[in-house]
Amino acid sequence: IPAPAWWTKAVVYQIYPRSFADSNGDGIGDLGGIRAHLDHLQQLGVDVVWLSPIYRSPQADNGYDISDYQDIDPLFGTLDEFDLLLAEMHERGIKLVMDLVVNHTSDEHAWFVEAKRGPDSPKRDWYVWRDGTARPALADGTPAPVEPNLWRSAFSGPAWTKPAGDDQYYLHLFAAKQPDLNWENPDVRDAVFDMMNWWLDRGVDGFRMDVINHIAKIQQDLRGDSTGFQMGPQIHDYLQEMNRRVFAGRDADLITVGEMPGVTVDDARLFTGVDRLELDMVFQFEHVGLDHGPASKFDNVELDLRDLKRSLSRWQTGLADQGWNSLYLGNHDQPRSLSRFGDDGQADDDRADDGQADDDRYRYESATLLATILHLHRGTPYVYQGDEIGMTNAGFQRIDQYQDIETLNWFAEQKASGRDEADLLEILRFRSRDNARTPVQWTPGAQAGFTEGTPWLEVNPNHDTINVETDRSRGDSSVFEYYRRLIALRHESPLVALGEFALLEPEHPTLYAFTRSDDDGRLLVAGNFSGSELEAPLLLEGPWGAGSLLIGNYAEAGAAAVLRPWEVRVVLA
Ligand code: TEU
Ligand code: CA
Repeated sequence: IPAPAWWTKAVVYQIYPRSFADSNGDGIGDLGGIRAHLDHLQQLGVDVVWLSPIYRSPQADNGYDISDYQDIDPLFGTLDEFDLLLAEMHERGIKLVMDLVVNHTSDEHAWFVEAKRGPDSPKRDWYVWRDGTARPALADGTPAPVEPNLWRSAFSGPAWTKPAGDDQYYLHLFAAKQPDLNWENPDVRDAVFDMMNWWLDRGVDGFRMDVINHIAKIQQDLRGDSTGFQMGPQIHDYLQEMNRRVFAGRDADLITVGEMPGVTVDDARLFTGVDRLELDMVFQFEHVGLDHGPASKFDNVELDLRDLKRSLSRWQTGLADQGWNSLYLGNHDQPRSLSRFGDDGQADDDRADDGQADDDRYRYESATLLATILHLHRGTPYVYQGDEIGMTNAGFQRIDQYQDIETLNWFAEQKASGRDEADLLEILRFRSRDNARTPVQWTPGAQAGFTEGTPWLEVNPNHDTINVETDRSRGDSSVFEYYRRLIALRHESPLVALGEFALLEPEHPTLYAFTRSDDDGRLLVAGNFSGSELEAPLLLEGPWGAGSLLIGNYAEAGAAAVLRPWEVRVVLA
């Protein structure tokens, strides 16, 4: 058996640069802001930073629309400053992973500008062009869509756009300003692999690959009438070719993680099986789809904890003997994990007359419970910026406070279809991507210490109590301090990194319990997902009654078999 890879005991921290820290007062976070806060990352103890895109971009989707892969957007800094940042991170023992967005480019990328010149352009076939289709009118008489197929863009509207003066449509699974590259074309693959090699030669430590399963499309579907995008079987060939041409033979500790909406456990075994030479791990979406209906992410339904346990546990078991899990509860596309799965104290009925949340009762407890549950699973945990101090959803009350393209397009579309504006705003307060994109709260002072200017997205007013400075002064109830201990545990304990996972009490509605075991020992993790006391007799069963507390989120010892509100205990037998 080969030695486990280094990233089995690593923790990754995600930086969403425009919201992390602003160093020049223009209200947008930048490389200088990251450089100014490297102590924060080092003290937290993370091994790797994943940086959301900083390449040159018109910023239609905050950098996920790239117009030059080999330059830094002036909003964020320069290539020289990037090199400095990379060197400073390496000096502190922190690796840097870049976001690789190669399912699509910006429509302002030179490749697309060239392709758009017409069917004879040498770059035409670098993108996906198709003729329109005549279809019979719909039953109610409205004219049928004329696009090549009925795929919808993730950001509302058809996934096809016909440029003025063109006879054909180009495919964009996301915004019209994000045309999909044609991976069937070997020249596209050459260009992408060259670019990846260029970054690795510069010293970066790997890639988080944006919607990487979308690069392969089922070709017949491009003309059919299916409404949803389907992943094509060529995906494994593409990833293996990428591995051969980019990663093979490099003598460095690299890490790759593929973001894959819709990926199943069986797919993931193939993508991450060590012998298959594709990826180290994937981001799956099953557990973040449990609190919305099948129709859309904006169809909010209440989460049943049993579904979450069942889902994560299936992934644990499915990737136990082949492949590897990445572990996350939040990122820049998801609501804040504390507001979604815990008790953020910010619910409307917790608000005093001045509109300010005044019930912070279980914020520390539930933030640390969520962190413990996540970090004690088997896999590589990802910490999203701000989660380490228990940041919460944005709480925006008006549509003009939002900036996200997905949010704004969806709101406009739904409003046009006649839905009530207040209802839409309520859904967005829970679901919008901007919930996780408000500036990191560093201090209780003006603009939370994020900027000297006006931030691009409003700072959460709760920064007067929730911020790095205040959190770190709280001793036993510092969320940061608790994360630091959790991260250290993964470094120190092979049981935490690699132990076998087994779920307990699958049908319990509020108790999340599991064990981790290896030849040398066993751990019990037991968490109370509720604001009431919970009888947990399992804490006294078998070896656990005599076990020792490895980590827990209450400073004082409680009754042996009762978990207090949002309490979690990790017991070592
Ligand atoms: O996200 C892909 C994705 O599938 C979704 O999470 C998406 O953000 C959206 O919420 C669908 O409803 C990746 C990036 O993480 C995201 O920020 C980009 O907008 C997207 O790809 C396009 O590059
Ligand atoms: Ca700036």
